[in-house]
Amino acid sequence: MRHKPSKRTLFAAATAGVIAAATAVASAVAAPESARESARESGSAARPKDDRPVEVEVFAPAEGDVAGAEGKGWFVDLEVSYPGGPDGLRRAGFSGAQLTGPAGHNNVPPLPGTFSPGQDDRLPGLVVLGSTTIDDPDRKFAGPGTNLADLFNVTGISDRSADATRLWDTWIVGDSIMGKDIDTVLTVAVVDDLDDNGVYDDAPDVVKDLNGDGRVDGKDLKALGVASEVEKVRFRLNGAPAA
Ligand SMILES: [Ca+2]
Ligand SMILES: [Ca+2]
Ligand SMILES: [Ca+2]
Repeated sequence: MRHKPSKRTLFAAATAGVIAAATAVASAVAAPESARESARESGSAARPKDDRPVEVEVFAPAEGDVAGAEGKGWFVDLEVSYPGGPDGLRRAGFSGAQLTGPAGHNNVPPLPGTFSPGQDDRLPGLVVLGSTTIDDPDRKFAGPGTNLADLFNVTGISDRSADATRLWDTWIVGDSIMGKDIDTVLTVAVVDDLDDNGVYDDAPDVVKDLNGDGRVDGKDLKALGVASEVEKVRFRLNGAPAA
């Protein structure tokens, strides 16, 4: 573990521990793998160390959640941890905090930021993919390869120290752009500094099927080049109305 755990990390670790224990009772055969999965997802001390410079932690949705109503109103909440030091924000490509959204909320004071499918103007190295994202060229959606990072509403600095530069990023999904009554996969990573300018600012608007297997997913992100692990969350979108 490369950083002091946040309160949310500790909560997630505790929750994952309970899930891992329950899984172990339910299936002795599957327990070792499940425990490793839980430890990896919680970012707990059991997490195997890797030498990637950036770390992504997804707080919501959680694995197995049934989120939203009519495919809307669900959250993606995550933290990206970049290298620390006085140059950390610049190297992260961070261009300022944002509070943004559709229509009249888009790119207005006091914390302007663009709101659209594609590369985020505030965290330009981040890629967020949905395996069931719609294909609608009029709205700039290009199926599962669409980078959804510029649809996040709230972005800010959660930690800025010698150890790490942590940026928090939250999205309340206001439309059923990933469907409803459907199993889906959220995939999150930070793209490598592909142009060698010293800044993680190289996320594409749309990830292409780089390995030619007919689908766009984490394998294509790895083929593109990533500075972080590729985090995946499998969950379901609830199609029922709120009331
Ligand atoms: Ca933005
Ligand atoms: Ca770069
Ligand atoms: Ca592919």
